[in-house]
Amino acid sequence: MGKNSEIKLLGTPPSPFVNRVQFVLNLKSIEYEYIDENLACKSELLLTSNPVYKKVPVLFHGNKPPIPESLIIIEYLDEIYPDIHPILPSDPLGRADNHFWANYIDNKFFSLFEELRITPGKEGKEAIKKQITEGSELLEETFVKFSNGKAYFGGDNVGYLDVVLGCFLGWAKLLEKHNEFKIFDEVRTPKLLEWTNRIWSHESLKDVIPGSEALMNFYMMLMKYKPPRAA
Ligand SMILES: N[C@@H](CCC(=O)N[C@@H](CS)C(=O)NCC(=O)O)C(=O)O
Repeated sequence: MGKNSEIKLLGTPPSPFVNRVQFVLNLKSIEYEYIDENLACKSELLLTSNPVYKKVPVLFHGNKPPIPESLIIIEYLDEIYPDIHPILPSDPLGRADNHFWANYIDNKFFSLFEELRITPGKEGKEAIKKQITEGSELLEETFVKFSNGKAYFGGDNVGYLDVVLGCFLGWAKLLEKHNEFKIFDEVRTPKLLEWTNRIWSHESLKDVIPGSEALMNFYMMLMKYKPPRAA
């Protein structure tokens, strides 16, 4: 992580959205400088570089305007470094299909993780767990379609959806443990379960995904600053 790198990433290590960008930077062997953000006391750099959402990650590329939003950042990186490990297909329909499912993963599937955290009461939580397991079954079908018998959503190599979903696995494990249920299992989602093990140990991701202690600390910070809804 060079200090004088042209690429700088503002982030916080346990953020799955930041991990996505790190994953792609590693896949493409791009050297970058990591700037650590404290979300409990947001820096001037974050507030001025992402004034709309005030969230990490934000990417800085030389003197160009800052780029927020993980999906936009990873696509930008794919466009400026097209020759090294491309993550999106080149055909417009394939790209559209990838965007559709990335949108589903962020706005439907992962949103339910947060909903589970902030929903009070056993009954409310059970209803959300059911929606999560239904979502994972839909993603199993999507995996089967995209991977076409190969190892990844991207086929033989890690692709855009592997990055998008892969970075949520740390949170999925944390959630499974705290809520005593399985998001991916041998019976409902056998292919995705195999994929989770494969992606989890991938060279470019294994040092990026935070350990359970770091995730737990981040979870506790969320519970403090964004507590569950009142019962
Ligand atoms: N849609 C955004 C989500 C980013 C996001 O939610 N980042 C969190 C950290 S995991 C954050 O910065 N939260 C600060 C806040 O909500 O104030 C992306 O894909 O980059």
